[in-house]
Amino acid sequence: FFIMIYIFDIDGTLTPSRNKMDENFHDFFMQFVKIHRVWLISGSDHTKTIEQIGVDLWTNVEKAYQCSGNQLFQRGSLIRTTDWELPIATKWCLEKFLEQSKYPHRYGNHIETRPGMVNFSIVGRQCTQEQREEYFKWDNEHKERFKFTKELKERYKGLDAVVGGEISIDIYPRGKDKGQIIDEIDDKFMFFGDKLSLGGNDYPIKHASQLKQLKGNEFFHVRGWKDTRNILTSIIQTNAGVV
Ligand code: M1P
Repeated sequence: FFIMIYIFDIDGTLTPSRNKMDENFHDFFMQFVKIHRVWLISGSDHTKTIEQIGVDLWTNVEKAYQCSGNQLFQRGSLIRTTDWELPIATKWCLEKFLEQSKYPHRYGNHIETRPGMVNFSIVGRQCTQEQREEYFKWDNEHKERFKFTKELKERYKGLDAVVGGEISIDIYPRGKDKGQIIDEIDDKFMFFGDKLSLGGNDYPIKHASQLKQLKGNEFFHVRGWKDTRNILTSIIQTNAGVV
């Protein structure tokens, strides 16, 4: 006998990246949360998550892992947090990337310090939605963020860097990624994420699960929140015996 844990990434999985959750999906998901074990895991800090999904939903899930698992909240209370400071040499390296990137615009807040990690963005976290979309499109062609993560990992062996949302990369000490949560899993689980490929910020969860040789779990690589909603709808129908 087991009680399934449903684990969800947020940006690109429950909401468009850094945007609010669709209202109808929010209500549907709230009902789901009330009768299932649900965990959330995001590269973002809790303030951003709450802005996107609402405080009611955030406090109703069993666990909310923020900052790639470096902070854990339960029903709104902080349970643990990781302390870490970006080494000065890495900061200089990021500043060099900022100077040298061929992308022509900078809008501010390029190196954002979060508990246990740093978020780095060439266009800057202060960009508008339109400026965000413009950078995302450019980066899809130039693969700049992947190049940065590769260079950072080669230069600083103690660090890891991954592509998360649309405009930034997440940087943390090696091992302090989303894969951390695997050690806290006490039952079968299903994971939903949009960055499950190698180099994406959901990949460490899959990798950690494979290393531990955990069996009977499922990973859903989604292309957006509508995909997630459709999969959940069919899970609910199957569980209810309606196929
Ligand atoms: O959770 C995914 C990512 O969401 C945001 O990314 P971006 O602003 O680039 O779309 C960031 O909060 C990032 O840290 C996070 O990994």
